[in-house]
Amino acid sequence: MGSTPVTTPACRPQARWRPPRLSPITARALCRRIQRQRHWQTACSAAGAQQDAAQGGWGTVYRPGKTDITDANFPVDGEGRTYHLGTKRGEVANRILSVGSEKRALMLAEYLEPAVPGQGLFMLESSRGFLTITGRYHGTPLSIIVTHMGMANADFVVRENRAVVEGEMAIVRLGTCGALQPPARLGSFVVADPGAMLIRRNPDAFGLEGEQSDVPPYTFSRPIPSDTALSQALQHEAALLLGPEGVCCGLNATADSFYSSQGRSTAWFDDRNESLLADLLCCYPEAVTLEMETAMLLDLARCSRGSIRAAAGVIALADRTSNDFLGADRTQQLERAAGQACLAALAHTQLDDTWGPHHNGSTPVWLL
Ligand code: R1P
Ligand code: URA
Repeated sequence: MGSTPVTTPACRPQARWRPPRLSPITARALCRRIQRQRHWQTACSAAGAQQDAAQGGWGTVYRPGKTDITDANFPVDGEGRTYHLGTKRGEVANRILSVGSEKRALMLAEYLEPAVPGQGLFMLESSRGFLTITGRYHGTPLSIIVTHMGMANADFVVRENRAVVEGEMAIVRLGTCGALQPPARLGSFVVADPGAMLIRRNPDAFGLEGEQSDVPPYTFSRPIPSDTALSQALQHEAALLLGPEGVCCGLNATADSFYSSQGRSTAWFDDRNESLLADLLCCYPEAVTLEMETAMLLDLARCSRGSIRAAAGVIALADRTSNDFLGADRTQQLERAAGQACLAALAHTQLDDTWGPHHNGSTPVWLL
């Protein structure tokens, strides 16, 4: 790893995680509990900086405070918790499902069993709003992590998890996207196979309005490959749940904005993106989807010195040709089915648990 490996000092008694008693529980109930606990924590903010939620009476989500941060290069606290995601070694499994929203994460957490039978799922929300849920899927330890939106957040999720997870990792992104052309259609689940490329807005092209520039306003990267076996496993599992007609694959385009770099236009800004999608399809006739994180995930996996395998599948909810948008109920149905496919693909992936630095002594939440 490029960063200094995190060492975990002995657990502080007051901060020790106790598995909350949550299971079985629906996503809606989980959502309500998280909201109640947020409310409670705001009310008790003086005492709530560093506290164990399980001792607070709500028994749901652990919210560590940010204290004792050291190491400006790769900040961690005294327990070895990362600065943005807030997790430490033993709390995150080496199979990770990365999702964009909390609602999607909680819905898919319904398919996890508690790490320890009879207890709850491990749930931790960082002060930056990254939610980590760890449990088992058909017996295999697995974490679902809310990544939110954009490449910077994907970077936090991949790097900070790499720093606290032992052994080889597999990360699958389940997201939503815009469909550019067939085979991607409204409601398709599209696996980024062979991979993804990156569209970036170039600020050097934007001077005063009307001023000519010979700098192109958007740049296209070369394609970045996804993990072939993991992508194929994802397509296989998705076809079982959605039917072969519901699943396809193709090159994904990851943009650094939902708006300008995806060719959307508004009257408020000078974006110079009228020909962006046509230019994209001219350079990459095989591009089928547009979204905002996959290329970052694949790029970091490629640069992870062989320690991370990554793949992504996205649900097409915006048709960029017809301008149609998928209904909320259908989106949710697809998130459930595609989410289970991602969980199954991750669970069936063989990983080398002996890879990389290991810390001694502390017990993962799934072995407590
Ligand atoms: C934009 O609406 C968001 O939706 C897509 C984009 O990548 C971006 O994050 O994915 P998620 O549904 O996973 O957030
Ligand atoms: N997410 C995106 O980034 N773009 C879309 O068009 C839809 C979802």
